[in-house]
Amino acid sequence: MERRLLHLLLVYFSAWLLLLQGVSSMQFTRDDFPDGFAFGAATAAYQYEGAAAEDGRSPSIWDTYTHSGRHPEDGTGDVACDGYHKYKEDVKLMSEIGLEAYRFTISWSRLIPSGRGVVNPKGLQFYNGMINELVKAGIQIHVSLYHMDLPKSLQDEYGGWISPKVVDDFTEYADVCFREFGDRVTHWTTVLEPNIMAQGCYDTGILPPNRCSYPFGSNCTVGNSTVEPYLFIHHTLLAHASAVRLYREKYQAAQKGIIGINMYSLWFYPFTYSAEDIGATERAKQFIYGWILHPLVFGDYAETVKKAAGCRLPFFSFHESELVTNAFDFIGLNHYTSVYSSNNNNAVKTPLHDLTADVATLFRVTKNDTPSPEFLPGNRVDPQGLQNALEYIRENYGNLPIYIQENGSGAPDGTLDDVERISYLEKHIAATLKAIRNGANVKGYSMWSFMDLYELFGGYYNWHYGLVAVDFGSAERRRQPRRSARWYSDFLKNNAVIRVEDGFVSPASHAQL
Ligand SMILES: *[C@@H]1O[C@H](CO)[C@@H](O)[C@H](O)[C@H]1NC(C)=O
Ligand SMILES: *[C@@H]1O[C@H](CO)[C@@H](O)[C@H](O)[C@H]1NC(C)=O
Ligand SMILES: CC(=O)N[C@H]1CO[C@H](CO)[C@@H](O)[C@@H]1O
Repeated sequence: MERRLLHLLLVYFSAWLLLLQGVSSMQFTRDDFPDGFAFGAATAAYQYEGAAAEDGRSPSIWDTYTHSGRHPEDGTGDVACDGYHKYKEDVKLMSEIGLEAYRFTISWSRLIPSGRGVVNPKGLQFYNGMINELVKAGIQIHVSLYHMDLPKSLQDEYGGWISPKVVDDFTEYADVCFREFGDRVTHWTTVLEPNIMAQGCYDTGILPPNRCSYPFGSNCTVGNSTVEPYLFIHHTLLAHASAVRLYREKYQAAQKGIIGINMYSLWFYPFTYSAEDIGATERAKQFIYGWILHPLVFGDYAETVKKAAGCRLPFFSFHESELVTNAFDFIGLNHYTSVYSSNNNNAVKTPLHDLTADVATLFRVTKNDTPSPEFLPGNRVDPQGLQNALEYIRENYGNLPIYIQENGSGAPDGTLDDVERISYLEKHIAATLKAIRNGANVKGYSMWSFMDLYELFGGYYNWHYGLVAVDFGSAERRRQPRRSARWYSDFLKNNAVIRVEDGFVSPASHAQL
């Protein structure tokens, strides 16, 4: 009797689980999002502007990288979308699509060519022109100050972000931006994705300034993979916090904007259900989220990070700890995909591999350990991972105001009929709404990218993320809205209903891959 009851209960329970997971079809409209929520799209200076040597702009470390011949097939951002000359046309397109917000980045070396000191009037003119055009179009202006494009002069002078000198220079640059543009900018983001740039720029060294050391990366001439990623993050946090303090003390009351930092967000599932892999997954989360959030919320690095890095981890003085604690009005997330984590005791020790190899797992995520292509943003579609990430942050760091600042799907072909992108975006917007309904404090969603850009991995022809296609083969860089642009427009302007039919059940384990 008892056994039968148990059996019945089990059957009932599994049916319920299935119902919860499998049949999660939902429908919603733009109006289902809370008041004040803003939908937008993003670009970034080096990937969009072009005019790299025009009107006084000086090279950044990203220019150095693209001209180094490491990936000649990718080309350079010298012309990119030629946004420097075509921004008016682009704002018109944004307006036609119905973007509520546009997030772009400022090129530090266009504004202050020597990195510090004299401000370039042509740089001011360009950003003022763009900002005014957006104001006229009634589009909210979200500006990010830094995306991997440190002025080359500062890199050469003192090694850039691995020196504490960057804190004052960044603060001075931010000051110029707040002073010149802050009357119209509603959202400031200081630095994009430092938690993953630490790996790409200073551990494996595949991204500018291409610093790494044997045996962790192989093609670097300078660097130290075991210490520099920690220095980079430490100085990024201090520079960020210093800019926030300046904004709060000098500008916020009058300008009424808000300011935050961005992080790369990636969801982790254990590769197997072994205790080791589950532990590795936890450590990976504490690194990817906690490396940035723990200091900003609690004033210090998490124990996991301290334990992994030991004496290589810089420490916050009492004064610095005070400076970083609560130094944000919001957190921006760039979220694309999910990966599997496994414990790997044999993994070489580098900062991100300190996480235990956990993050060797970043690049070793599939059942056959295929390297990076699987990791490229947008490849694995797992909207549930976004919802999990939002809920993880809420549970561990409090109900912080969150903006999803980048999310999107890249396609190797540049088809105008991008139904797969639409499906990806629909599912991720649905996941965002679900997280909000579960109590997450999400305030905005901005997709990557407004138009095809010079892509970080693959240049112009391998990955297209845009709502708007760009013909990079034509001198005029002809723009053409994709089907996804019409879909977004319908959602934003006509309150069109989105139906996510099949729900999204995340793979519970690699066995299902
Ligand atoms: C190092 O550079 C060489 C020559 O450019 C290239 O063939 C090789 O793939 C690079 N190795 C890595 C790990 O990037
Ligand atoms: C990296 O720095 C650490 C600490 O200063 C030092 O012990 C180590 O030898 C350095 N490694 C390289 C490759 O320079
Ligand atoms: C901030 C950042 O790193 N953004 C990148 C996110 O991913 C896309 C696609 O790879 C890049 O082009 C962005 O630069």
